[in-house]
Amino acid sequence: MKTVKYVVPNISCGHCVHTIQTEVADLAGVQSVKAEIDSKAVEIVFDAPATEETIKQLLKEINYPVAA
Ligand SMILES: [Cu+2]
Repeated sequence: MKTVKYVVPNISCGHCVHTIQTEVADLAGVQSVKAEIDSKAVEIVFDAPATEETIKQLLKEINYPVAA
């Protein structure tokens, strides 16, 4: 199990948080997702088959790319 924390600048309201949490949680291997409005941080706990690559790709696809 691995935990990563990303900054997602596009988070601006509760709807963003809800969208991110719902979409990322649907990814196979993801155990938990916690997004915050104030810090724009997203903490994700995951295991295979999910990887940092697939998580970042998904966030990009739903318009919440991780900060470079
Ligand atoms: Cu929003």
